[in-house]
Amino acid sequence: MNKKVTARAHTNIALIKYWGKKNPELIIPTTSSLSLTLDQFYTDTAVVFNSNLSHDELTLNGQPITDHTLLKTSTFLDIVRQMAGINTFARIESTNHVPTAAGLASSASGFAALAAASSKAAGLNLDRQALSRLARRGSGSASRSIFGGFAEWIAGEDDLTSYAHPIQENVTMDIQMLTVVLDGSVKKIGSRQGMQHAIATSPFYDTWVAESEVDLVTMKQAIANNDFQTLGELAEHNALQMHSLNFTAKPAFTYFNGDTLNILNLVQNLRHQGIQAYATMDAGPNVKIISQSTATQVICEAIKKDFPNATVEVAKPGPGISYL
Ligand code: 2P0
Repeated sequence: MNKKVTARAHTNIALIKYWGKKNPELIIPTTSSLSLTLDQFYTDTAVVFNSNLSHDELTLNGQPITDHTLLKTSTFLDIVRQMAGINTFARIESTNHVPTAAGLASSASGFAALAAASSKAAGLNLDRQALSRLARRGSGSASRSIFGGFAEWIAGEDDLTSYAHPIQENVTMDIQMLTVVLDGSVKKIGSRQGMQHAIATSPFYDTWVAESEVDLVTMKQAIANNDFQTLGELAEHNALQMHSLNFTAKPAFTYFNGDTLNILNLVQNLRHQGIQAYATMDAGPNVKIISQSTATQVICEAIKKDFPNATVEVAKPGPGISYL
């Protein structure tokens, strides 16, 4: 105790998406999901418990935070305090190397880093499965960021059985995500609210659950076979299915904007030219292009031609949690 612990967690992008909870309090999802952890985007979080503090204190990128983000962090730390049998408050310093809340899943790296740093600072010595379960309580996608490479979050039925595990930590496939950032603004509909609205009102939700189960099996086979084309086709299909739930919710909503569709169109055109490129989108308008290193130049040139203001970040498979 009173020891400052710093952890680093990288963000992940789902190839088979998580979109809905059967237990919102414990964050137990309706479906299992599968992601790729990225090297380029990560969060560093330092935590120290200190008996002189009268409440938890949080800084994000050097700025003191007192809004709902602090409340979410304190609620999460209450779980850690309960597990460790302590009632001391903590100082948390978090630095995000991810564009916050722009659909690039900073909550995944954020809660994975917080789970690792806070549990160790509280004197707990959790294995990675227990860390994944803990990270899940902060944000579902954070359960997957404990691991590097391809990771699967097994939906499970309760707190004990819902956790991520590595599918392939040292990725053998040539795979990368080109993140095309056109809109760095904060999303209007949080994913937590969006996914539960889709469950409650989209007539296709049950179909999504059934299809997702089949997609997951095929995705794991594609990874085992180093089959990039099947992986890419399936990831794009699964992402479009997820976004279709939002289009068919009542009232309908979408994270897409006009540029999202323009980039999707560009990706389809690249495929018509024989270039293997596939799109995936999360809870924001930005598109991630799943591709291979040999195609980086041609894809970047095509983007620059049509979207001179876009910034493109090239991310490769990244590692799991580490302590600094
Ligand atoms: C995913 N997303 O699988 C999906 C695809 C966004 C679209 O996980 O409510 O921030 O904290 O569990 O993890 C974003 O949702 O939601 C997400 P909570 P989270 O990556």
